[in-house]
Amino acid sequence: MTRNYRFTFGPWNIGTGSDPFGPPVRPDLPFAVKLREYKKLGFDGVQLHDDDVCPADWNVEQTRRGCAELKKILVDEGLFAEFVAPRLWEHAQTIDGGYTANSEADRRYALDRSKRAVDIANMIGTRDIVLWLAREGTYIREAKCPIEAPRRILDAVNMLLAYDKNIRILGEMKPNEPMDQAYLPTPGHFLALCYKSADPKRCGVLIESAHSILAGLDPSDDIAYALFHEKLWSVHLNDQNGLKYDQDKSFGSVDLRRAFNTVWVLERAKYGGCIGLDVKAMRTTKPEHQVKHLANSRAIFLRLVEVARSIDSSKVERLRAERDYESLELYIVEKLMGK
Ligand SMILES: [Mn+2]
Repeated sequence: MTRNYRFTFGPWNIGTGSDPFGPPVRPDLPFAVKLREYKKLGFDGVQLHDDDVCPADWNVEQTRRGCAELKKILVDEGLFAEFVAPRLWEHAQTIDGGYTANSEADRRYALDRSKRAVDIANMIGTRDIVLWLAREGTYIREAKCPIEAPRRILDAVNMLLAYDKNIRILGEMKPNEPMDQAYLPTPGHFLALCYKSADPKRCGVLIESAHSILAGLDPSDDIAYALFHEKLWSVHLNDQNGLKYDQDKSFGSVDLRRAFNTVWVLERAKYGGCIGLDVKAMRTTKPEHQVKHLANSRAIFLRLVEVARSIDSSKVERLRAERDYESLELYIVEKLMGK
């Protein structure tokens, strides 16, 4: 049953438990040690920021060597690189955003760093570039021009599409945090931008459950809409307890019904992309348990696949035809309760 889905996560999903209010509570595992956990946990691929591969200030030759070293480890571990994402939110030159920064020199830094992420992607063997536009937004409306900002994001996307004719751009949208207001807060916003790009066929989205929930949407509807456009190229499945900071809780751990909706939609669409589980361990988790949230999220996903496959679609069709959604609801909820 599992052969339909390939599972991935990023090295940041095994973390030290630090948060804005407290320091690390678990030792920071070396990247190579984390990579040894993947196969044991039933995962197949690695999601990467550019500086997960090698430091952002390395020169061309150092970068080439760093990529070759990681590529060898991935091959030895039987893993693949799913995507590379330029980390445009930690450097001093991205304080005011990357592509939408008011400083021309800072925008140039963001573009150059993004091109370097494409080079890294080529060297480690993936064509997918994920853009989480973390700081492309504002704390106050008048800080930047909100009409010019999407133009600058579009120009950056076009620049990357022209830089390499093989890569695909996947926008990962989030309505807030770290910014108060993001310019492109939902996947729908980025999808509109895809069609204005120089090559719409190579522009799509990665959808994260928590981000949709933070926008007040059911992730399954965002996912279904992107599937309709044939532009759902990756997911970050997790869970989120209401409108607060981005929690990255284990998939299905807050709202099992909502998680089922997502799995049901992916199953119906025969979604063929990776299942990225962007989940974070609780701060209270002991070092010896620090990968349980990944194993648990995968197990919950696969259990929900079983439930989705056990749904009698002729029964669903009959209840739809009778407009008996009350019975349909009970049928689904009883399935979730193990009946
Ligand atoms: Mn998140």
